[in-house]
Amino acid sequence: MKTFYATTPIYYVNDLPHIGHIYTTVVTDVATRFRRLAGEKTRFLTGTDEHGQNIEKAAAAQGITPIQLADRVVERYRELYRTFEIKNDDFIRTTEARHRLGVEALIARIEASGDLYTARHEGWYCASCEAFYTEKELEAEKRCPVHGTPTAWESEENVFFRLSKYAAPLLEHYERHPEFVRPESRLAEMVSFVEGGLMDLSVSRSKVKWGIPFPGHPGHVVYVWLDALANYITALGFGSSDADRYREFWDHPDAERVHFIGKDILRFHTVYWPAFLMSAGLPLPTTVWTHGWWLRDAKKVSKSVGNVVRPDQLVADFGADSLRYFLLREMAFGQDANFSDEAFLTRYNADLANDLGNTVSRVAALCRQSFGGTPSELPREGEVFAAAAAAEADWRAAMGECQFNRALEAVWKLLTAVNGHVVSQEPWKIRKEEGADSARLHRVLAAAAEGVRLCAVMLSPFLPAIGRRIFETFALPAADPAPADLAWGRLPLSKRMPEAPALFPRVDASVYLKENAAMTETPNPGGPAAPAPAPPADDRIAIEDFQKVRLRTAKIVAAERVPKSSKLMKLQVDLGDEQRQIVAGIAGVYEPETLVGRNVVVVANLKPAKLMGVESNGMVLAASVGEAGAPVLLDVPADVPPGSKVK
Ligand code: ME8
Repeated sequence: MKTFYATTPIYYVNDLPHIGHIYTTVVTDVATRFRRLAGEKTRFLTGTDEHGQNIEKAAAAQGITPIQLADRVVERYRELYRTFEIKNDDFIRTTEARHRLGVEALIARIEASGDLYTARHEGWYCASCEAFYTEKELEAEKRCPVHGTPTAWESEENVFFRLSKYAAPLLEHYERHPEFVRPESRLAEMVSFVEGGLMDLSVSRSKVKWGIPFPGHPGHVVYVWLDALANYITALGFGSSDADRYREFWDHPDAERVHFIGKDILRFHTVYWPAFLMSAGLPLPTTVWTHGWWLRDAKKVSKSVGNVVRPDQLVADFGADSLRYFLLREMAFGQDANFSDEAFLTRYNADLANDLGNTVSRVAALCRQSFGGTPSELPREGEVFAAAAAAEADWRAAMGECQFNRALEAVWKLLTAVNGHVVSQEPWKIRKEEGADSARLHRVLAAAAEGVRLCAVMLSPFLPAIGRRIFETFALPAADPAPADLAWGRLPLSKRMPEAPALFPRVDASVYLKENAAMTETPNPGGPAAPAPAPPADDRIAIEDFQKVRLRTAKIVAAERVPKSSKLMKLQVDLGDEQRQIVAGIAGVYEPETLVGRNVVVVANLKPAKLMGVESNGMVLAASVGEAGAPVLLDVPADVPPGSKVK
């Protein structure tokens, strides 16, 4: 049996967790619950990243020590994990002794490879990023390309890591192991980044005090990323006398080493981390799964205070499972998604209350009314049986590919089949005509109940608490399912069923939003009431008008910021039969390296124009989100060839 080791990144403790942090952990929790359900030996790690200048500063601003701040935030994470039923096997803090020992052991191996040297490091430094930038990378007035805040010229004697030496080995690794970075488009991004050349990396800091002392360099601490990335092995006992877990889950031919991260930290995990490991002669992660970003409904972004509070409110009102479901159903793994209360309430009412909740209570009520419990005979064929087999195959394949929304769709197909079966078989009629002892009635309702049970088993990685309640409803133990529970035929027969309250009480979305408006909207206190909207004018166009616009899919092959502009990005795009340059107003939101390899939609027949002196031949389509109109690129699936018509 394969051992599976899944880790999320470890979280910075300079801020309280928000929906994006929760997502990374819930994704890993769902993936590991699935692997356990598939019978694999699994270990799941998460934790906190507690060193560095930002934490030093955040603590100072609150008048406390860094470790006091860390303790406070760690407690919040632990509480959140309990609420969300995160089943992690370990939680590492980078301030623990076991971590320091492991970091020291890793640095000793890197040093032994001759990959460390001392040199003066000068450059423009962004304190928020804890990173240096070259002049070329900076925005106007030497501002940080990520934060837009002024950078400072820093000069210090540092320990350097020979990252440049690993460009060729990394490219070879990407080539031989395309599964190393998933989804595929992210791999393309990293290939082009490494092909652009790698500079050696400074891995010690003398200006920062809050960190692990750099071995052999008094007055220096370990660069926060070298420190943090090492957690994946230090938590397994690397560098300690008790390294059995390390040997089982990391340094073993059968071990699958998997990280789940957001796209903002892709470079650290797929360039720096494997380079450190190569230098130390240690195995690399098998796969780094990279998800997109949760964008807030812009209404709320502009009232930033509400952002952090929202998940707590939604959990209090709808339960953690509902939020777990929403996060995994709404976001196609790898792509960005928008978080809004409206979308959440729609999914809650339509998917959970209506589809899932109603099906469960309908089938349970029919069983209870007919037999006071579960039926006495279960068929091993029929429409529900066939639908269950098909759903399980689709669910398994999608889960293996981290296509969580597809996996949920597969379960919903089975729910639809169960409903269809009940509607077409009309068990209420059978009971009336043949009585409650009818063998046919038992078989019809048993197939429906078994279909519902299997839905609950497949849903349990996503909705663990709801899964247990469904099992209880059908006279099963309220426990996480075992691999054998995925087989048809585990419904207990002729067992009394308890009365069960509705799983998801329906909510009137408009009333809810109105009552909770204080959290989501900034009212215009004391200001005049907004004027009533004008009736819409008829501005519809004829199909011929639309056909004048030639929309095509295109692949971004290169991206760079337009100098002196904070908004404009110069893109080279491949349209299948030609390559051209387009300037897009997306630089305020996207980093150039995150764009390469992306498939987008472009207007192909626009007259050329010059934007800040740079020629643009077309336009890239992006949704304009919220009041601020933040651009969100429209994603095209990777398998659609560049140049395809969009109509
Ligand atoms: O990056 N949408 O910690 P972190 C989706 N300590 N995911 C988001 C997000 C959003 N809006 N905002 C944050 C760190 N995340 C480092 C990691 S690993 C050795 C060190 C995700 O607390 C982000 O992409 O800033 C990352 O995966 C995780 O939350 C932790 O972010």
